[in-house]
Amino acid sequence: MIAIEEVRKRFIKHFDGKTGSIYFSPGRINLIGEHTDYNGGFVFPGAVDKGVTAEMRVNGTEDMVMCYAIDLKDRVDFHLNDEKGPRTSWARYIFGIAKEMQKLGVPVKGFNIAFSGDVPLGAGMSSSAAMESCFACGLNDLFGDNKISKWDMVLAGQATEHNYCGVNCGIMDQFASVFGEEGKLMRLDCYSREFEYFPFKPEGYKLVLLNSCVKHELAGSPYNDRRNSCERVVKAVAARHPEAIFETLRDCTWEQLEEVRSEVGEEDYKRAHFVLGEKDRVLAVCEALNAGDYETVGKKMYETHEGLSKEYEVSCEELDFLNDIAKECGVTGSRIMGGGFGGCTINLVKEELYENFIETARRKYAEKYNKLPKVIDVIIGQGSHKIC
Ligand code: GAF
Repeated sequence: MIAIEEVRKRFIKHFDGKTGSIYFSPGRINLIGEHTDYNGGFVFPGAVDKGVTAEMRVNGTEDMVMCYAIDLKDRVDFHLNDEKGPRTSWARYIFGIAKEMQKLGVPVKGFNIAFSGDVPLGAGMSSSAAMESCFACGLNDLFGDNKISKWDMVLAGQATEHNYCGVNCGIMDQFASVFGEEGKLMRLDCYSREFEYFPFKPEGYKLVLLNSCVKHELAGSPYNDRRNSCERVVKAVAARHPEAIFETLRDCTWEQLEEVRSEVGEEDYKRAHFVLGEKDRVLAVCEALNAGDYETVGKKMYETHEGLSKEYEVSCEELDFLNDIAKECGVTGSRIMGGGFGGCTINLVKEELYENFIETARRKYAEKYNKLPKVIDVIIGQGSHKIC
């Protein structure tokens, strides 16, 4: 978490010298369950100790929002009632969440905000969800008497992505950021929204991220195409089975997928094939975790990587390379984490193999790509909250 004194100093300097309230929301990791959230499947995320810290204060105007992005040293002001909102991409998160909170009945008026973050950008750790949930938490406190539920804040964050940022994402990232608890992962059923906390302390293992430093960008990326593929398959299955309701791939069986294979084409088929497998893998991992069987957890992580790379096609050369090094070094489990197209691998590694793995990955990656992967040790932290 960034030093709150730094945020306060900037808030005072860039606005009218007064202080406000400070809020924090984290980024996330995801142990397994990728691209399943918008398919009604399961995910297994946890909040991290890195996120977005914002100081916010009501400024007494009807609709003027004054914003300062501390890390970018960039100032943007806009009117809430200006339908189009600001063009600057980071400011659209503030505009979007304010509009979505208004839709929920929160009487958001003018406010000042300065914020900073330490979730690496484009690493697949959900820096954008951290912003959305941090701003939602602040607006709920400043204007909403904290009456908006956690789930509504999650959905407001997701709607911000859909309506203002061009990413048709699922609910995993915002959910993890809002509901996270220290030391616990969460298994969420994205269809029923039921979830369970799983204390996560694998004895003798470490969870570590390796950031390929290939920046992923979901807006305008093939992320939305993947979602469209899945939806086309659901439609095809539904057309063959008018007797039942098919809302997402969650409702489809392996047999039904085979029935529509030639109709939907090989590409859509492969995407859906990955999703059905991933749904089963999350459940298998939960069972294995309960039994303390980390070998199975790791095996499933490798299977996910394979599927994300070959079937869902959201990997890149660098991530595949890091995954191969993990295998060579005897790492228990390794895979792409998050949306893909760059970002991090998540690795479950035995403590005694950790140093050799990190050293080998750094050396080999640098030899091949002339840059170092960034090592991020995972600490499972607390979800959105007010600091002071
Ligand atoms: C991104 C999205 F925002 C999530 O909703 C999820 O689909 C993820 O990619 C892939 O599992 O982080």
